[in-house]
Amino acid sequence: MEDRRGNRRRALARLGAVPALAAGASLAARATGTQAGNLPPDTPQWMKEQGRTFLSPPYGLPSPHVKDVARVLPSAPAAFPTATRTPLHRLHGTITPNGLFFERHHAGVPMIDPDQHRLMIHGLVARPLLLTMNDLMRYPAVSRTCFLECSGNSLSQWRAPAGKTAQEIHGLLSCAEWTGVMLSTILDDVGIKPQGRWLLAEGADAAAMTRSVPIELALDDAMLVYSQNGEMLRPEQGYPLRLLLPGIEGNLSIKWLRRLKVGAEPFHTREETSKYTDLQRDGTALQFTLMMDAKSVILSPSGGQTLREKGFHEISGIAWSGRGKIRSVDVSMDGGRSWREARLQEPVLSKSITRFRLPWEWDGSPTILQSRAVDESGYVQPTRQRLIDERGSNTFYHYNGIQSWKIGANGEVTNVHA
Ligand SMILES: Nc1nc2c(c(=O)[nH]1)N[C@H]1C(S)=C(S)[C@@H](COP(=O)(O)O)O[C@H]1N2
Ligand SMILES: [Mo]
Repeated sequence: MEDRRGNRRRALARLGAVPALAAGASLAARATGTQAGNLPPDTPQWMKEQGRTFLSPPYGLPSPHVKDVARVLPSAPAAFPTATRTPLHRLHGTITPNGLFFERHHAGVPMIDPDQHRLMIHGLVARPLLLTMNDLMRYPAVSRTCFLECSGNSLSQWRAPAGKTAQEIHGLLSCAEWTGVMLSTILDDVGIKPQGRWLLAEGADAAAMTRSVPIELALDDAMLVYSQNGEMLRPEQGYPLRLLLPGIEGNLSIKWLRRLKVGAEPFHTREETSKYTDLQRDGTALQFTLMMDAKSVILSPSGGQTLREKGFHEISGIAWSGRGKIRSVDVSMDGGRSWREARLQEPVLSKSITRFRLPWEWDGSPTILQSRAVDESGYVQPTRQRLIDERGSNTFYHYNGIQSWKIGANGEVTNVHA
């Protein structure tokens, strides 16, 4: 079944539904409900007239034929929604388009005039600074691709299966190429005093979101970013400036960043005491559990989709880890009894989404598909049961258990706990 010689025809033949050319265009048209005159070798309607003018809108949009690829869920009746989710199951590759990047707002989206915005850096520093956006953009820049995931992502999976699609269950995850300044470059300029061990980061939204960042993370690969996938940050992602902590729970990547204060101790803000802590079985809570551990999900096929044909299907999904690169992804087509190693799409980038693919021959019988990510640190994504055994079920954040998709005899794909 593996297409070792790059022979596409053999794989396509297995799709069954693809008619041989010899059958003729009109036969193919009848099969798919299209107008015969639009199919090769005839000249379709859209080749007979000049295409539409293309100057408006000046900012391009997807084809009107691409429908339902949106981050706003139809089932979001809240008066003040606090999050939207990326339609992971409708995307290809590894990068999230800016208009589909997930959102998590604690007090809506502030509309900030970049000329009125400043970043203040103070506390245990030798030379406090007040930086304009122009100042920040004069620093040497770097670009880096990495994922961002809310630690509340997938939390419904702790309980009975609730969400239907990968978007509903795992959509508080996105991946972009970010451009900005290494935070270490700027901290070098202000000169951290020897007692400086933590950094308070504050956002300019009505929530004044604040988190404490350990100095080791701040000096490692943290960035102050102003650009996302080549354009300036979207308002929803923190325009004009956000903190970015690759691999760390999304909450620390403070948007609309206005202040960094260096201190000797953590600041114990609301978001690291009342929220974003992990309640243990014994009633005590862990603070500063910042790492986003390895995780993966099959997106094709995935919840809400239906397999219409037996035979060849390419299983495809994504894997990511806050600890670095994905080393391998195993896929099970029999509910976890046996596993096969998937092919990883190059380049595999650290703390970034990695696409995996594996050919599969569906014999039409009900089964369960699962994927299991292993990262370069050797960490293995746990089963749901192992996660619960280890952490108890008082906990809320950091769900990264293996996702099970049930394939029904009718081809329907549903979210189950296996
Ligand atoms: N200022 C500010 N920063 C913030 C938030 C916020 O509400 N206000 N939400 C945080 C949370 S919980 C997450 S998961 C990420 C979400 O980033 P995104 O909306 O760009 O996807 O931003 C973080 N930074
Ligand atoms: Mo979050």
